[in-house]
Amino acid sequence: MISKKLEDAINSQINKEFYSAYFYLGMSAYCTSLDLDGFANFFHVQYQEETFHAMKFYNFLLERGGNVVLAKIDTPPADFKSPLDVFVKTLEHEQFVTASINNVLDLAIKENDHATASFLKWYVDEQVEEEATVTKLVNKLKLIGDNVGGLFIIDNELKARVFNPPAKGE
Ligand code: OFO
Repeated sequence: MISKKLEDAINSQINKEFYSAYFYLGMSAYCTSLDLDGFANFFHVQYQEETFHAMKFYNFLLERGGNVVLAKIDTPPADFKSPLDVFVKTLEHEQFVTASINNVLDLAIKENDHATASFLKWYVDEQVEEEATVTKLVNKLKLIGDNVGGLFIIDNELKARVFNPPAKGE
């Protein structure tokens, strides 16, 4: 049985993951409005990943005998200056989520909850991957600057991204 403190922390994390899904869905809409279909696809896949992250926490909490308490999801930003601005905001957001996952893991370790600590390792690794992917895109967008041709090349690359739900245990 999970402690009340960890139950609260995981419920708060579920909310953050659903907020992330919302955050990226809004970005996908913004990119669609610019006719950048690859960018829109990237963020739509990200929206699906975040929903998966939220549901993975949700299922774990129920499995451990905890109560899932869903909270209000905040309104995500809707105004962006450019594709670069979208990716800079994405990186900032992912850094915030990484810190939050680390806090939940710190709590699990403090409480000697090995099952929760082990479960959270998946998210720790996932955050490394997410931050690395987004950092690369921020850097590429900074490199191309105002070059529209470069923007379309990146847009084309991002069309290939698909959502592959990880198999159980991965
Ligand atoms: Fe759930 O990883 Fe992004 O926020």
